[in-house]
Amino acid sequence: MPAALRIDVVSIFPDYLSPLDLSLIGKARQDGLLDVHVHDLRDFTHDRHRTVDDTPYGGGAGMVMKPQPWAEALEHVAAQADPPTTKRPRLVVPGPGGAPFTQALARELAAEPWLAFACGRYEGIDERVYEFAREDLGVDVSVVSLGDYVLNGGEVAVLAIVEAVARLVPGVIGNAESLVEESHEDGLLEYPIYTKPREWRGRSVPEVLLSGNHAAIAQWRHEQRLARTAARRPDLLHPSSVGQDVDVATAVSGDLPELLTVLHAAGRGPTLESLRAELDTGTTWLARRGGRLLGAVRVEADGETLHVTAPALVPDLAGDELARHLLDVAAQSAVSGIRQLVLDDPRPTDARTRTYRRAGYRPTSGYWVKRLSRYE
Ligand code: JD8
Repeated sequence: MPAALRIDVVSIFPDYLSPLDLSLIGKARQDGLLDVHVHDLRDFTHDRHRTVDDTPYGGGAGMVMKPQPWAEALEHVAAQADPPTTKRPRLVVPGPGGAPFTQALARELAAEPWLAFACGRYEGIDERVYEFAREDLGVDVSVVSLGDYVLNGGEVAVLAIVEAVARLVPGVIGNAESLVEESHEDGLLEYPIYTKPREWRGRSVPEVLLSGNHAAIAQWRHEQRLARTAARRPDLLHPSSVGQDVDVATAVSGDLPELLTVLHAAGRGPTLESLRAELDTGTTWLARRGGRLLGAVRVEADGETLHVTAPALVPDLAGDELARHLLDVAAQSAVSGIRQLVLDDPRPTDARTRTYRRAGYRPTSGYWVKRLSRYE
């Protein structure tokens, strides 16, 4: 059995984390899939009042959490490495100013062997604690936010993050099948679901779902996901970082001369003839802004595998967000029956490596492979 994912949580309200004793997480702990430890920050104070907060330097409302109790608590957690090694947990600190917590980050954290969570309260934690953790303890620190609203502390966020991460740990969710086409797993919202009775208060179940025609059901469900996502979360179809003004469409022969230029600028060497031939055997997605071609990705199905080319971007484009967006479009184009996406880029830049990882790809025997969760 794989080693349990170790999770340490530090809070001044340890009972707030007691929901982690319940339900699937509770069972996963009993089954040894998760090894969860909750620590009371006040156990790392030494004064009669077990003080963890004080007034803010520079004035202002509220109180700030003192650095010393946090340093001792994090040192205690880091010392739990079994056997004692230089291994360190990845530290996650919820905060309203943190990077958005996403399913992609949940996948990333679920691949870690050891996570630690610091639950802040009051106005937050003295900034030097983050520096101490990174520089003195050598811990990777991620400040993440659950969403654009204000909570009173980090505990609720930790409960949500631990649940989102733990359910991705193999074996925690009984049938991985249910992880299938969940919202946010592949960038689309889920399709409508129905159960008995067939007729209910004058409302019936869509006929296609009663047809037994699995291809038609899969197509209907995919269309429902696209329609819901376009209606409720257009930002998922047009990630904001790429900008609403980027249009993605499939390439036609008229696009090929411009595509050839972009591919050559990206160090690729196809010919116009080869590109024309490829139009018949696969789909090339082009991203344009104001008509200008900014990037492209090509997909070609081969049985249960969708071969994905490394996104090619115009050299003057800052950042790699568009590459991430094109990879999401490629993943969304995977019709049912595709089990994995395989991308061939043996020597990616560090930025591109991060993009592949964030898009759910993992280096596998010289290729980058993304298993579609419905087949994990
Ligand atoms: C950690 C202290 C309260 C926040 C003064 C209210 C996350 N999405 C989110 N919203 N709020 C939090 C969050 C709030 C926290 C702490 C996370 C620690 N507070 C503070 C600043 C304003 N009070 C969060 N994740």
